[in-house]
Amino acid sequence: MRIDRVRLFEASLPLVHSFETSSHRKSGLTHVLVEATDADGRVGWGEIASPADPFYGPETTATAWTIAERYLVPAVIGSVWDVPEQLEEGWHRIRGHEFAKAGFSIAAWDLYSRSAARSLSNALGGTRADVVAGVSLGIEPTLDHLLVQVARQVEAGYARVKLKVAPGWDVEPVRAVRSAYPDLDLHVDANGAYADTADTSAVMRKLDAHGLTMIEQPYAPRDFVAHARLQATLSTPICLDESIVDLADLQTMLTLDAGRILNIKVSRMGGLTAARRAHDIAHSAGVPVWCGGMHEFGVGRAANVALSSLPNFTLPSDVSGSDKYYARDVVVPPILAHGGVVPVPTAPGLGHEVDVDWVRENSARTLDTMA
Ligand code: OSB
Ligand code: MG
Repeated sequence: MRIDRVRLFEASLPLVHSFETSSHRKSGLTHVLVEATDADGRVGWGEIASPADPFYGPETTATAWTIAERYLVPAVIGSVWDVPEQLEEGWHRIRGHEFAKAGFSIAAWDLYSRSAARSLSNALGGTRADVVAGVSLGIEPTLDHLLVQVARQVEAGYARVKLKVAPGWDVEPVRAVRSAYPDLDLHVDANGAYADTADTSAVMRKLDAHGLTMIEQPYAPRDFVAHARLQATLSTPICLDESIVDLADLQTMLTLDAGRILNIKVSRMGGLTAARRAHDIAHSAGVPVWCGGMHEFGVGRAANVALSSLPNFTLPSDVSGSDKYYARDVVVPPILAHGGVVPVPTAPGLGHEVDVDWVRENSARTLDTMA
């Protein structure tokens, strides 16, 4: 296979409900869609789901665009490959910039599986016909607002709810949701907002008493030691998200027992090949995984659904239906969840078609490069 053309589209979608985390609040997202065309005119799509600002990780939409334009497009244009791993070799000298790389990795995997007339799930080694989805709920102005959001999602059929927490918004919301829903699969995500202090230990001990499935990323991403110390004192498993950007980080987590559950994000790990390897390593180590999201548009979320069909994705993934996020998505059909379950497409590639006319007309910037 040879990539003869790459187009980039910087497209924006408003969220149906604005989303607040420990770092900031957002009401819409801007992602970069990657379209790769091979010498036979076949097309694969990927998505660079970097947030606009460097608050989740170091990348931004602007850095991702720059790295894509200056390094990744030149690395893939004209390259000849049989499997996506070979194409990805072309950018091995570029350090970091995982979100930017992931967009090209997804496009390569889509193109590869479409060319073989296989679904992306099948090409990755997926074994599930459908995946259980959870929802991630942001920080709300009041507990009543939060309970309205939880009720809406539980009524929509989702059986797992993750709550964003931050110092000052932690034990109370968990207590309120837990007392309203004693059997709900509930977990919390702090996005690294806590300092490693005695006050934090007290909060974590209280959270530990509420039967949470996990506590995600309480401390700063690079502080594996603080996570390991905390894990030793808790019965609730710690889940790492931001900490794990490569396979060496995963080895550190396993060696230090810094967490007992892994959130795998295609974007954070630099693409589907690395995400699948992380799945395999965690599987061998007996660490369950689930697929986290970055409020992806339909392209990135379809990739997340396919990845979630691998055998060790035994916990619900953040792959809610398109309607949880956006009034209209960039793919046809949109991602649909029924009773909190998303069917894994069996059609070739991502199994969803990009509405390319809409994307072109709604992109603030585009780049078109030919071999
Ligand atoms: O930490 O998982 C996170 C969204 C943006 C940045 C970080 C995170 C999230 C989410 C949303 O929790 C997950 C989703 O896509 O539904
Ligand atoms: Mg997270």
